Amino acid sequence: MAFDIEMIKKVYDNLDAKVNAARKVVNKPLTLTEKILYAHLWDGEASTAYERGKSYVDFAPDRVAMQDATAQMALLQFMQAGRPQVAVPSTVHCDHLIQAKEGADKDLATANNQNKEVYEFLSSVSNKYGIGFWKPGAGIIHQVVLENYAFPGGMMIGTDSHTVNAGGLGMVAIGVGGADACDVMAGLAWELKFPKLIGVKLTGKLSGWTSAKDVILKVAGILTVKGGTGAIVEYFGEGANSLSCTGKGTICNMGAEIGATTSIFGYDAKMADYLRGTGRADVAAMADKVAAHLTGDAEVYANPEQYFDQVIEINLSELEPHINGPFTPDLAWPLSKFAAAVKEAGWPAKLEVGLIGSCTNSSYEDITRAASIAQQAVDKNLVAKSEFTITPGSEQVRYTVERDGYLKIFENMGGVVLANACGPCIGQWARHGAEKQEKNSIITSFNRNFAKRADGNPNTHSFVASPEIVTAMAIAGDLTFNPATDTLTNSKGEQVKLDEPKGIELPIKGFAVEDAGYQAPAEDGSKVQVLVSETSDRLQLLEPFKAWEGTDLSGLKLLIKAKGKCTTDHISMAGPWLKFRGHLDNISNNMLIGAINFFNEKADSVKNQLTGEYGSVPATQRAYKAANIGSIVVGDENYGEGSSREHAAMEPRHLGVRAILVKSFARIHETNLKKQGMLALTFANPADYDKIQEDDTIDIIGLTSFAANKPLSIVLNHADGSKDEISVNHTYNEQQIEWFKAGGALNIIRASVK
Ligand code: MIC
Ligand code: SF4
Repeated sequence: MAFDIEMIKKVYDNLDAKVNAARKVVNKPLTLTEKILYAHLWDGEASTAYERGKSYVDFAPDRVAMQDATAQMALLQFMQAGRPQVAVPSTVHCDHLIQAKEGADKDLATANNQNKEVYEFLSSVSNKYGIGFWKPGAGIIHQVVLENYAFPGGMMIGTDSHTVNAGGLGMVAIGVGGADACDVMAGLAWELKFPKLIGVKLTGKLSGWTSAKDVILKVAGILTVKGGTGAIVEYFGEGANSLSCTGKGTICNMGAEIGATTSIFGYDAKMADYLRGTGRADVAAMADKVAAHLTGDAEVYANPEQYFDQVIEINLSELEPHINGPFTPDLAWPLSKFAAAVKEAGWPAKLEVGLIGSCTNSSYEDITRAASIAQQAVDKNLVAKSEFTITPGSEQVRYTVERDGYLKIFENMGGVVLANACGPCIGQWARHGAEKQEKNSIITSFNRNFAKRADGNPNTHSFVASPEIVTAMAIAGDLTFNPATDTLTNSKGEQVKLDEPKGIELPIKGFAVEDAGYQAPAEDGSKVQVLVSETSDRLQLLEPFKAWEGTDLSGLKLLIKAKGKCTTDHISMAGPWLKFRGHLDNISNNMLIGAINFFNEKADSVKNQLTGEYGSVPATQRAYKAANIGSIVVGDENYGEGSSREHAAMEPRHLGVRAILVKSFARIHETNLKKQGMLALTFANPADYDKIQEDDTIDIIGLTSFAANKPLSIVLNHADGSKDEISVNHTYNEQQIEWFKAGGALNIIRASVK
């Protein structure tokens, strides 16, 4: 950790000069986001003001964090960059590959056994290249980062969309694909379009059943899953200062669900408390000295409309608890309206399972608040009607809440404590009976509730709420129960009401842990060997993708015209496929199997234009590849929303898809496509989506003069001999066009090494 302190010190030592330089060029009061961004310019001090939403800017992040399911691909790429050590402090966290089945101990043992090869690979690559390694069981990446590495005013990228969690500790923390992480670890700049700024002013104070989670559930309802695209959300106001640091983390974490680049809060007393409570009093003391630069200017917060592109105001005193869902995280229902919504829509009112925890809601405060509800089940003779699981975010939190007696309370209510890992949140849930695909409801304190995500069952209606609401609902076993107003019948036949939750922000006796699960890298890793067996079905060394052939692309087949929501879970499903995250060819067998074919409304059934027969998407694409024919994928709005997994871009690349043409993209996915040498295109006129026919053969014109800000055109050759020519936009800048030409960004790094 000494390494870190030096790095943080350097950031703070330079902050004054950098913020002042930014002040000169921007020439008006600065938001916090601008201060941090301008303080992390690759070229040093600011010499020009950037245009929000327009200018591409090179940044120098301070840290990189990777989780096991994405680290494999990131590090397979990094290994080809030819560097002896990572250029910035980096860590790997083993959290996504642990399946939840019987409870923490057994599940962890099974995971260690089943994923041995992958864990050994990650541990040895980390050891070799100077990367800190957090073993399976140590906890979920974002919680571990918050507890150990995040610091106010810093900038971090991470290969997971919920990297944004660290905004709760005042950091600009952004989710990226593995190729971006690879660049930064290789000592290169990291490029981002200078974001737009959304200000969220929080007034009042939370009380009763309402918690920090409800702030983001409400914001998701206002902005929807794409409303934050291209923007950083900055929270401020007296309400912001009253939220615990981990509560701020929850808000920033789930900000990934509105497509925001990241979210952030300014440094305050709650953050200082959290830093001290997690053994970093030295960081707090350093931050205190530069505190003025770790929050937005007073003028900005006094007149936010003048400085932000959009302003939202939420009064915490009036905010109701919210429940969002099903199937999308932005369908927001205030608790008082939820029961009616359930009845009207005909969603299953019987609640099967309540799940609390995950990277976003497993703080000491969350656990103690939920436990205060669980304890009442026992005290008031209530028997929980639903199954109930608890996923602690880190071993430090788990150990501490166990020591303080909280896990016992959940167990007394019938709860099962799962491993400190993603588990059910990422479909790593061996849920009993899910294969029957029965219509049912679950409620979680996680982030995402896309179809099939938790248990693979498309008929599971998944709702998102705070841990305390989830706990109350699990006791009632009924989604139409409103804990704030309704009573329940206990085992003695009495009507009882649940009291409001009560929590403790930070453990009174302090955090404790026996083995946090950290492995420091070797001082000199040059002798460490990294082995990848040629016969492995879990890991595969990468072959460079082919460079562009130098011509327009013609004769491409339409692989699929996807209809409606097409998230990264639809493009490259997680759950059972997670085991292939280090093996590009094997994981490519899940390509787009969740996407709905516009022409027959079915998943994983597309027409093979060579045979006229319908087959699975990956098999059809493999047939085109074998015949040396390129293809194109067409999609709807916000294509690629959700995860940072670059597999969603690498699989089509590997199988020979040449372009993805959609109405709009989610940010991380668009960049991932560019990095891998794909064409990411958008309809200039979204209605042209309707012109795409099932038997189209497609040409992409204009590539020989491919240039920034210059649309390309696409010719649709229809089966009846008619044609349509449409204009398509792109957001490639000069450098990204070079990635396309080279066949992927990594080919450029490779060439620079040799
Ligand atoms: C998720 O929440 O979807 C994940 C799993 O954490 C992903 C990363 C992945 O696909 O490995 C994310 O959000 O980026
Ligand atoms: Fe893991 Fe879920 Fe958090 Fe993603 S959102 S990091 S899967 S706990």
